[in-house]
Amino acid sequence: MTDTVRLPLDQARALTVEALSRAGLSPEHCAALADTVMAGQIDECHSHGLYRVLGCVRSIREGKVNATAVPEVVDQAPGIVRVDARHGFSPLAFRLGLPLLQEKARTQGVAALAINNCFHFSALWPEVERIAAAGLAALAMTPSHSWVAPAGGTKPVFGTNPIAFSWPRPGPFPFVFDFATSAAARGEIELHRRAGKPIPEGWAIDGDGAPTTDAQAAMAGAMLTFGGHKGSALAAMVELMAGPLIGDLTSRESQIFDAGLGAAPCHGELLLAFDPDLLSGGRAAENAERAEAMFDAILGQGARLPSQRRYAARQRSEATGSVDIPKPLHDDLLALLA
Ligand code: NDP
Ligand code: PYC
Repeated sequence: MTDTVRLPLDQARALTVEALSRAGLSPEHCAALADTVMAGQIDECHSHGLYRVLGCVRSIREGKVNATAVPEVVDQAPGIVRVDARHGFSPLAFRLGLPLLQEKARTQGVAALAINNCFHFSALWPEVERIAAAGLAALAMTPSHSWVAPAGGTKPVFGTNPIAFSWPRPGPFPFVFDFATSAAARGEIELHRRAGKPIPEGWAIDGDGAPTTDAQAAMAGAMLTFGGHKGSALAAMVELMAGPLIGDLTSRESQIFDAGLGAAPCHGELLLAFDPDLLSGGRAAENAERAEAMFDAILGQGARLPSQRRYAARQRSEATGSVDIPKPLHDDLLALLA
């Protein structure tokens, strides 16, 4: 079993900011990135926690990311906010576009935030959770690099293309799901490779199209969609909705733009926010009760809600004031400071 290192939350954050800052990232981006990866680590989403700092630093060093980009927020239409991330990382672009998205959703009932030209490395749940905290429901989606074969095929076309949804609930924990439309996130395969572990069957095929449990062969071959043709269709939807619909790149085009450098994918992200009061004609409270009855029916039979594991991890991390990371990851992060 891999040794782990326990880091107090402030030390983990300081290490993140220092590593990113030494790579040349602006203070505003450092703060937004640190919040995002710390949220992932605190919730024990290891594939999108501190591990992502390594890829972000690599992406900056490869010279494609604009490390000092100042995103431009455009009030495009009554229900549409656009943010041009100007080839910087996505979390700052989201942070700057969020207030106008929320304002528009509250006045229009439905509003869209289209982020363009962003390097995207993060989980989507921190974003839809923020929108739910304002009392709005939300959907988010983004492509990545073409790593995933369509159902019935063997060659990568789609990205791992996550879809996240949030629904505000009483108390601090909204209903949230957030999953890749591939059988697992690529980050999960990378973590298996780093740990020298096989991946589960059904995640990927090798370069010859044969099923594989070898993480390296999977990364060189093609990942598979979850749920066969259903995941494949959802992956295509994400490509279209967060690609051509908002005037941005598909995962294949993002891969071409990368030109073999192995940087984070660069493309767009689409977020939609919904006001439960306006959409229900002022009956949000009554409808919230009906939603809660559905959650009770799920929980009442011993099933769990998505994000329940994550919220439990958050409570543990906050109680101990620390996070645990694998020692090899800690070593790699410290090496970024050398
Ligand atoms: P998982 O398969 O680990 O989890 C998917 C969702 O299902 C989570 O909301 C999880 O909640 C929930 N869940 C898991 N098990 C159960 C269960 N037994 N009952 C109910 N709900 C359950 O996620 P993925 O590997 O697909 O994705 C991981 C992350 O990777 C996501 O956050 C995604 O945004 C990110 N990602 C980002 C990409 C990008 O381009 N930026 C690309 C692809 C993925 P819980 O967390 O509580 O277990
Ligand atoms: O884990 O698939 C993934 C991923 C792609 C971009 C960011 N995360």
